[in-house]
Amino acid sequence: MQAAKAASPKSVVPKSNGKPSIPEFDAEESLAELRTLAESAGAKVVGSILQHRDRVDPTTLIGAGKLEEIAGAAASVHADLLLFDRDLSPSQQRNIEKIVHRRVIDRTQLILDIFARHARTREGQLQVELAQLQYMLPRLAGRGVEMSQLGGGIGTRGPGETQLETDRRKIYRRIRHVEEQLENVRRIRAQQRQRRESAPVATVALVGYTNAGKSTLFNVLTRAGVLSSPKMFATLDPTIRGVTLPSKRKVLLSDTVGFIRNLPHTLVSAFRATLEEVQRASLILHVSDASSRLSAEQDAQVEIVLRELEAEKKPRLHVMNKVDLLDEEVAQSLIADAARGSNTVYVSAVEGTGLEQLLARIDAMIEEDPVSRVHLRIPQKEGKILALLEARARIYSRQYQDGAVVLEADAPESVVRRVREWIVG
Ligand SMILES: Nc1nc2c(ncn2[C@@H]2O[C@H](COP(=O)(O)OP(=O)(O)OP(=O)(O)O)[C@@H](O)[C@H]2O)c(=O)[nH]1
Ligand SMILES: [Mg+2]
Repeated sequence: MQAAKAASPKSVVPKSNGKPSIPEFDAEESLAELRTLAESAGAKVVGSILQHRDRVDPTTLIGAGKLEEIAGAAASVHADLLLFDRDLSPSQQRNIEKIVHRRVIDRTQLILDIFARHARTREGQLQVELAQLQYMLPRLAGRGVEMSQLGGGIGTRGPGETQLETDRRKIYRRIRHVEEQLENVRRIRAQQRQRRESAPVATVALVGYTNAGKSTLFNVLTRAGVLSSPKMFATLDPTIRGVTLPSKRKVLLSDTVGFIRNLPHTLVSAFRATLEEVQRASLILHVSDASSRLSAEQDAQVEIVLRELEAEKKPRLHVMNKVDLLDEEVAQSLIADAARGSNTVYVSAVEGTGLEQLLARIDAMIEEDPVSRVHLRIPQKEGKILALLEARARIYSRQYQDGAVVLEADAPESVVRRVREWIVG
């Protein structure tokens, strides 16, 4: 795979549409984010240009004059790729390429490219390929041989890493084929999920803006080895692991794909199945990067995606991560505020601070497999049952009487059911 030698982001500032309620990224912030995205895709950014204009030019988005200027600037820094922080219509993309004589990529294609690089499982790869094919289809018209570059994004990752077919009919056929394969993969996943759901175990889903630290948190809570990385969209495939709460109840924690502002629509639908984990979760942990200047904007975007997934009304805990990067005093006052009963927990996944509180809060919010106080008298020879209680219940007192153990414990219902015959009083 070859990384683009140089890229030059370019942005047109859209006029505000007059909807005030959600905090919005301004053009500079948006361009800074595009830069991070470009770097996550392996590009080296050699320059950026911001244009303010009242109305977009329907044929070239930014106007032919401006494009000539950019073509000159790009030539002088030997940029071989132009990135637009706006989605381009298929004809705009073609018109721009004709003027600048360089490859032109829009924000959606860039994100598709990153997804293609990061998909690890078969399902993830198929989902990205489907999104790429759907993105390409309307862009075929008027393309000739250079079409083989179109799907490649920054690198040369075309759909499924295969040489791109130029023929529309072949692409349709490929889409059908990918859809069928996805169907198979999903059937297997649904079966696995059914098996999981037969046990009374709650699922807790981590969601949040890309790079908020979901995978890092997932790893410290589950001691798993999921990739965490400064690159955006490091996680594409949902990962599920068990976590034991302070009450000794088990829950399943699920790490998911990060969200981003204006997540390309093709990707939202492609990843809908993956995000089913979020829709099925009993509790959602919304992870934010507390150190980001843009965390309010990012939170607003997460809110939009949760609404799209119809998961906005689920019980939710807000986890402000990366407090180690905050000023000590600020961090302390935030943590003190949160202790007064807000729905927010402050943690540092990297330093491990706040994790006990986090687990305790999860424990308090989970309703599955409720915990109750039991008094038990268990014959000492029932080693298995005693071991079960040691592992899955919180034992407060323990006395030995006539070959039996008398216990007082808090145990989840699933355990109580198995020790019912020894309950006393
Ligand atoms: N300082 C600091 N850095 C953190 C913390 N948690 C995560 N990071 C860093 O933030 C970056 C992103 O972390 P990830 O865990 O990959 O983030 P993510 O939310 O899973 O990202 P995507 O999978 O891309 O959506 C990595 O470089 C982590 O090392 C934290 O508590 N403190
Ligand atoms: Mg991740």
